[in-house]
Amino acid sequence: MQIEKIKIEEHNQELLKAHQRKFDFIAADVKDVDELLQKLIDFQVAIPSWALGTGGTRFARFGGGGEPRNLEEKIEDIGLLHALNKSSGAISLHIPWDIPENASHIKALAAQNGLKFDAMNSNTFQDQPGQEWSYKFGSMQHVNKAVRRQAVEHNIEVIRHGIELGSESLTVWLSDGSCFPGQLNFRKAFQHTLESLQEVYEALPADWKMFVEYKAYEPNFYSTTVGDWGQSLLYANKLGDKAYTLVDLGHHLPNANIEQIVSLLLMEGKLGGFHFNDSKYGDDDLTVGSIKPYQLFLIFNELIEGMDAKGMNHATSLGWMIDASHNVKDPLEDLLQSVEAIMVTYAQALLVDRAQLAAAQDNNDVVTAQELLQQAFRTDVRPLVAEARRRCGAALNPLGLFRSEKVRENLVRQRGSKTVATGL
Ligand SMILES: [Mn+2]
Repeated sequence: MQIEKIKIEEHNQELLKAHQRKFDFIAADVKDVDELLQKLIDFQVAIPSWALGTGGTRFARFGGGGEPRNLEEKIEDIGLLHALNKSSGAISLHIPWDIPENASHIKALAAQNGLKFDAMNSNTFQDQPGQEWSYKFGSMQHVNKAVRRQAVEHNIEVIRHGIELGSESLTVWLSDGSCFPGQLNFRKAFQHTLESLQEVYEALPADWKMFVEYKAYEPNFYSTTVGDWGQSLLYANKLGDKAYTLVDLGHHLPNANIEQIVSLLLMEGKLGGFHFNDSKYGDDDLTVGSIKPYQLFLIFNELIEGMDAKGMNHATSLGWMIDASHNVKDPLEDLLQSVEAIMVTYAQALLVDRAQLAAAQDNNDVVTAQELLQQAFRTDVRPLVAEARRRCGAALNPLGLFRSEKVRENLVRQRGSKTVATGL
């Protein structure tokens, strides 16, 4: 399904007067509002192909109907999101769930929808039908070299698919680890993993990046072989210039100071990509900004501070991706909410007066530092984000238009009520 331009224009026309009033109110207080709006327009968040269907838990999955049945329909769904908000102009694919049968056709379809291919994701955390060796006891860490070889070859195959589609990065997330003390020799597991990653690294094209994603626990519950940012950074440093750490917001132990992690990784030039989601307890994969919006703001504050310190382009220097799963919401509505939360938080962090904050820090003026951060966080920037959308032809209220156009009802009619998208 596509949303016609005229529908977006009509929708915007209806909301324009009220929007203009709110926008003028906040714009009066923003220094160089056009520059800020351009940053918002440029900022694009990649949508993962596995988040377009209902996720579920190990207990149950309650499908919602109209889910994409193949890669073409996944691209159409993200194209629809992008038409509504013009901030989700990229797709992140997962192999083997999304192997393109005809790469040039898939590439053309994505281009028609205004989408680029962001990081490719490999999968050695599941066994696939017909696979020779099992990953039950790990993949790149495995004690058997044949299993490690199979995992390496799979990653190289993912790179090949990515090259055909025009992607420029590979994300490696390993579920490798152990469930019980004594199961694993930590040093051997690390060395095997490093050697396997090195073989994949050798196969990377010159202009590609490799993102090494870490996760504290689950599915392994005693140790994880890429368990935290320190371990990921060790691998990335040993691998070389094209290897970076990827931060997934849900992959830390409780109460970790993620903003500090982000700041130091940027300082080291080793932050490569980002997976947005939110959580209350663990890797909950909830809608971005739904549980801890202030934490997200503090992270964006460090991202901007750290990127500006190095003269990095906010939109293009890092891989920005959502990694979420939807159990009770319409996946597309959830993704619209997530992208909106990211844009709102980015806009708030852009409002922080950096010169005043640096002065407060240098003077040990703790109170002023807090005031400056909270002043930005408590500003309702939604009219700025909406104005950025309006200026590039997107909808003032993407979620409202999604509902009034009855998008889900149309997708159910087209695709059926029992479709199941491949993915988590
Ligand atoms: Mn992730």
